[in-house]
Amino acid sequence: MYKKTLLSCVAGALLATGGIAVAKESPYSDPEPAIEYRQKSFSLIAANFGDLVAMLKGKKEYDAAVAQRRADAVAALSHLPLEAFAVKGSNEGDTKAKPAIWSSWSDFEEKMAALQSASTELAKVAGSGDMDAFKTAIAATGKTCKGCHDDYKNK
Ligand code: ASC
Repeated sequence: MYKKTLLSCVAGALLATGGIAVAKESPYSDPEPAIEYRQKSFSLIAANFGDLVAMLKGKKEYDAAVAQRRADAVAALSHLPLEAFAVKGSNEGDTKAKPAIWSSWSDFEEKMAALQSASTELAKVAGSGDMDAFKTAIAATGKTCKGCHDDYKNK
């Protein structure tokens, strides 16, 4: 209980000074490498998710083992970007991230969490060969990508 109160005080103090408190720390604490780290994470998410979409659309033959690997990758990678957005000063620089991320931090966190849970669900069905479930889970995951980009990513 005491620990929780202390943590929320620390979080409040960080927010007041322009930093954002998250449970995990990015491997980088300087803005430039943190921006690069989250961009690379998103690139890998897009590459893996894009391959799943290609299989769904029949642009590529569905392969259960490959689909499983791609979906596992997306689910794991989905946990990486958030902590790098929390790096102080990473709102400025070579980034398409909108300032709204930091002014609506808890909503942004929720949207990142939505990607994490949708991709975890996708990973449960991607290798099953059940194409209906695959389609539903891909649509749900893609919706979380788009939902966040609409509010928080510049074109
Ligand atoms: C992708 C990709 C995105 C999302 C989005 C889903 O493959 O790179 O940003 O899917 O288009 O709506």
